[in-house]
Amino acid sequence: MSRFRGCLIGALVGDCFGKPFEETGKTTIESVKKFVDNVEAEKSKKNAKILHYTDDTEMRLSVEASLLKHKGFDAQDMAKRFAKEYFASKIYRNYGGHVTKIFSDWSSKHLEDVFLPARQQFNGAGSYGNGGGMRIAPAALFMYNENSQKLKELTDKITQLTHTHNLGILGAYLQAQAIHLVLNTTESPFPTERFLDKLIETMIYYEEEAFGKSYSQKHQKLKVIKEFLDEPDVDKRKIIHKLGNNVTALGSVPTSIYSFLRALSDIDGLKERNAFERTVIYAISLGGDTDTIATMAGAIAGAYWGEEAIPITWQQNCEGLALTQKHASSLYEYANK
Ligand code: 8NA
Ligand code: MG
Ligand code: MG
Ligand code: MG
Repeated sequence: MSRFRGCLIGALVGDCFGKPFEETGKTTIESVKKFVDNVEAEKSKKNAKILHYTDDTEMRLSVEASLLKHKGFDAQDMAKRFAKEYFASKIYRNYGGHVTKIFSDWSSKHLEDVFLPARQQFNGAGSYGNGGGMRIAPAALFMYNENSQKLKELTDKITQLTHTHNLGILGAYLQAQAIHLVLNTTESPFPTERFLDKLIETMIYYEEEAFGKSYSQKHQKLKVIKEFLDEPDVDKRKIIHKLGNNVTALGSVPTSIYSFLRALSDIDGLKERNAFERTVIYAISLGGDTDTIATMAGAIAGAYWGEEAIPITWQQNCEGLALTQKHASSLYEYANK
């Protein structure tokens, strides 16, 4: 239960804490730490300002509500919830540049096939944005006791409502599979080598299925992660260059996985912080699409370290905490019944 809750609360705080830094271009460990210090001080005051979540969380909450309501995937219902939340929200949630066109299509036309607008994006290529990966954590919880093929099928469907490019779909799966593996790992210290080997093995399999043998970018990035973890301190520019920090799935999911693994060890400037805190602060410090990289890294870290590792002050400063907690508990009950 602690890990189910840690996963979704980790996703929430990553999004809420990452949002103020999104594409600001001046993130460092120092600046993120200062922000976190302020958040922690705020909470003790009355009328502390709540940190709002963004599209990442808004869509994740819809995935959870729909899976729980229908005890599985229901395309029409999930699409309806995505669009309803988007149009109802009075807060600007920073949605991706193109995905909202799909919500408009769902609302303005009667569609027999809810997957059609997504297939039509980008002249038929489909989106390879990280919008699939950013909301996929509940799929890993829902499929906790199932095998990776079942998880792949569910992840594909949830993602394809908005993202049909193979890179967008595989990115979401990589993120889901990372959470799934971590959730099922009780060893300490964390078995990094085995975790990465398993991810590489599954990604090679699905990449070959999607693209043929010659094309396998995601698992290559996982190999880069292995190399980086063998070096004492990898320069931030090199990480951004090799792994990415942008709105594409390929340019952000491997970075979230790296952030979790890097934060298993001490990080300069973060000696006072636990491994969950290090993961989120480090992920944000890499800049770019900070809310999304931190939400994905936070979900993985929370699934390993559990709810107790996430400071209460962090949790209580986030909009959407109560609903996130409720969904996590319900998913736990569903998956373990
Ligand atoms: P999306 O499907 O609109 O994709 C995001 C962006 O990726 C698009 O707007 C395009 O620029 C680009 N893109 C995706 N597929 C293609 C393609 N086939 N050809 C050319 N360009 C392509 O939205 P999404 O749901 O994937 O977006 C998720 C991200 O947007 C998240 O990070 C979320 O937080 C949000 N967001 C990010 C930023 C940022 O700049 N970091 C700003 C606002 C919102
Ligand atoms: Mg966002
Ligand atoms: Mg090694
Ligand atoms: Mg983002």
